Amino acid sequence: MDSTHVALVTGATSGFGRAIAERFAAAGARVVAVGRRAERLNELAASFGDRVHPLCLDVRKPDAVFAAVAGLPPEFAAVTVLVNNAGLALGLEPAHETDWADWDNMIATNVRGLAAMTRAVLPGMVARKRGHVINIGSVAGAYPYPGGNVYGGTKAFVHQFSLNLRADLLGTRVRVTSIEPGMAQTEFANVRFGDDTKADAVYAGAEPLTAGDVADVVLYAASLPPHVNLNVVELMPTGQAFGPFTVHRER
Ligand code: NDP
Ligand code: 8X3
Repeated sequence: MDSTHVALVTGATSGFGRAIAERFAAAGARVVAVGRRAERLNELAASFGDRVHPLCLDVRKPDAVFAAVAGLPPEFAAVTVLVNNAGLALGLEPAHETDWADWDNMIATNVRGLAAMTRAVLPGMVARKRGHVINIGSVAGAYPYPGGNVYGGTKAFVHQFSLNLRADLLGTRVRVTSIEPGMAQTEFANVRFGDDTKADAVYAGAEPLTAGDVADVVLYAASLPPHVNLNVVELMPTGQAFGPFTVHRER
């Protein structure tokens, strides 16, 4: 990682994205920090001087995504690493009791937003024969759990989309990695439940991953020699594992 790199990190106002943006900037890269909360983006930019370019953008709006990427200032335009991290879960109700607006919002952010960012940035990477798309998936995309319904589905999309990109990008020197964490303490549960007490209960007594743990893995993947591609990285806290299948019994 060095000053020839430009990392565009979505969801840089909180959690993984903020830690990832900080890691890249501290390592000497220029960073385009994307999110909706301008104040937080400006704070981040202020702590790294002109190395961080704040970009206030809602990834759910494809036209705005394409215009923003096309309009990046020249010193930030040649993106070498795209970290598609912006995303959210909303609710934990069974499928038939959920709010449709929550499903729509998760699909718009985690699927359409991620796809639009990728489509906007990829042609430049291919033309320059240099680039790395790092997508943040989740263990929820591989392992079902009650209430995971559409959230898990969006993360399964991230996994398969990443592998399909690898197939399309063969021969371009552009790398693609899907990083799939388990439980991590960020603002994720606060957003999911809209209730800080419920969010705190998710982590009570546990030792979850930190945003820094995930950022370290992202930086590692990006720092490998250009001929090495990590396809998929799944990580969990040591204190998280799998449960048995459940069986419904009438009696
Ligand atoms: P946070 O809630 O702390 O951060 C989410 C980030 O996404 C924020 O910076 C938020 O910025 C941004 N974001 C959300 N919606 C939009 C949007 N429409 N446009 C632009 N930015 C958006 O959660 P995490 O850091 O935990 O989550 C980051 C990613 O990691 C997500 O994709 C999540 O699904 C995934 N993940 C999280 C795990 C966990 O346990 N925490 C485990 C596995 C995966 P703003 O609100 O300012 O727009
Ligand atoms: C976040 C992890 O288990 O809450 O993707 O879905 S989980």
